[in-house]
Amino acid sequence: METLKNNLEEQNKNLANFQEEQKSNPEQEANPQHKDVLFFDAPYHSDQELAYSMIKDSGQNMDLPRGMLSISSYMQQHELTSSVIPLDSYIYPEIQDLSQAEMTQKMYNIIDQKVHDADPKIIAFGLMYTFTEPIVLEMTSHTKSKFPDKKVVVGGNHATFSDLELLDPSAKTGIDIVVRFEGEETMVKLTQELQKPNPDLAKIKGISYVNERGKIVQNSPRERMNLYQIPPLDYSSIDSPEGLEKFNQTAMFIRGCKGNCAFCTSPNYWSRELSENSINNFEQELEFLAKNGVEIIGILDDDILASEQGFESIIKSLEKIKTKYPTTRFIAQTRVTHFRNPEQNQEKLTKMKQAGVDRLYVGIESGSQQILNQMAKGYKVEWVKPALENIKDAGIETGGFWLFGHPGATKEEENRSLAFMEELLEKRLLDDVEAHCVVPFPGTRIAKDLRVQVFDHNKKHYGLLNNYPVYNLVNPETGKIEMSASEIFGFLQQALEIRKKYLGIEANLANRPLEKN
Ligand code: B12
Ligand code: SF4
Repeated sequence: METLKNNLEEQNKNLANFQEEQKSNPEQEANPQHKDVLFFDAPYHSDQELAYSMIKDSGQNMDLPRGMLSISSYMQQHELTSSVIPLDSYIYPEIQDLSQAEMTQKMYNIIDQKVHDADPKIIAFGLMYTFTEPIVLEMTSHTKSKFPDKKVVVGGNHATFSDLELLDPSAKTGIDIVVRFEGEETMVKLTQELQKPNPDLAKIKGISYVNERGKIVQNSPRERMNLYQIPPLDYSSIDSPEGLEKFNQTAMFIRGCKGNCAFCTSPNYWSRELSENSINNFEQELEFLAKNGVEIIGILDDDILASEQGFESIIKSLEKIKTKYPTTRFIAQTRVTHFRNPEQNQEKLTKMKQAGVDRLYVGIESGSQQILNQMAKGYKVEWVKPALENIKDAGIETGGFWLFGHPGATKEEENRSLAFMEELLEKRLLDDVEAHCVVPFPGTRIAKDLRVQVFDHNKKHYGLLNNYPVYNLVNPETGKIEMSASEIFGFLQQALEIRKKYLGIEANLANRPLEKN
């Protein structure tokens, strides 16, 4: 009897709570499928040219939109509902059989259906990569014309540095608001504001928008997030017909990098300041992946050695996971600057190996000191060999990134860079090489460099695989071409030949001719 009474009391309490919840979220009551925000991830697979090269390159895996997942998890903590929809996963199985027009139509149908079901206040699109801009703009203009009363929002790396172009009324992109830089707190504040009868966008930090007078307003940026306030990623907010195993599996501890490279967006995006995740979140992310059978986990931090304390936390977490799931392995990346003295970091490398780091990628970028100085890499070519030797001595495989066609590069210096790559491969100091052409991404210093004369303005060509330069290098005073796109491409081809000779890796160059040079 007593138990029944308790049960009833409990039931009444639950009912009261439930009714309270219903009161606070009437939209949910009216429509159980309601979400305050729908996040769509850029469907780069919907573009055939990109899709085929992607599929060849990545073995068909898709990338999980981590940034939007983090925002969605944070919103949930603030009692705001959202779903993250990786659009690729909805067209993925049929991709080889659909025409471009059919794929685009399929995208539109998915967006229409999802928006119809969830009736969100905000429809948000991820715009992290420049090469996805044309596809995202197709989606945003379609969405706005179909749902004129909803707010169309974009955010991410590329969007942050392209807000003026994206919001230009004459461009008719359908975008109402650009969220700049980190999105967690801004999206919470924006969603709450838009729920009011007379929202005032002027007070939302971190956004750009068009005001009533048709003027683009860039509100002041928001302070950086304290990552300890963000809950662990909630994978259940991913809305995808594919299992998580179809996505590349990664984890990240530190946002930002101390480097100042001229070709990278990081210095302007993260202001060369680091913020650390909570160890608890990081471990939960790793645990989730390892528990689900992921054996190779990429640690996405720009630089695993970026901070002493951060490094210790990362290692402790990796060790824990490695002990619990012994077959798990990790891949990480770092900078040559940490290897100024040959003995420097030997102990840390040993710790990495013990914790399961099997391969470490290093941003070598060039074998020419002159080019490295132009890039502002902050290290000497002589540091590279001992650095790789030390990594190998610790039992860790090495990978090196290379870039061709940086402003300031000459043919002689690029040849020097190729010879350096070959020497390192010959000495078996490198187990992998990733070579690309420089891309003038918005937000980088080289995008404003007068030596970079862009002739290909099709954003689809900005970055996927970085195989084709979209510019010639010129002398700004005379306008004379000093290194043409074809010549830069020639250096990349030579690099890929060298890689094939030593590592047997076939180059995957999308079938796109170099234009107008
Ligand atoms: C991890 C990573 C990858 C991973 C996977 C990406 C993923 N989907 O998870 C891999 C290794 C696959 C990858 C590959 C490439 N990458 Co990458 N990558 C990164 C990296 C290091 C971290 C991204 C990340 O997860 N950050 C952690 C999350 C929490 O932060 P976030 O994504 O920035 O998200 C926050 C904000 O940006 C914002 N936000 C993000 N999205 C959205 C969306 C909305 C709606 C809103 C409101 C806000 C918002 O809020 C989020 C939370 O605060 C960044 C550099 C960096 N440090 O940011 C480069 C970066 C994004 N990559 C870049 C590039 C160029 C590439 C490649 C094209 C390289 C190549 N040559 O092949 C490929 C292409 C990938 C592809 N899919 O085809 C460039 C993009 C530059 C550009 N303008 O295009 C970056 C910025 C590196 C750089 N500094 O140049 N990459
Ligand atoms: S290229 Fe690498 S080292 Fe340089 S600023 Fe970007 S993330 Fe940092």
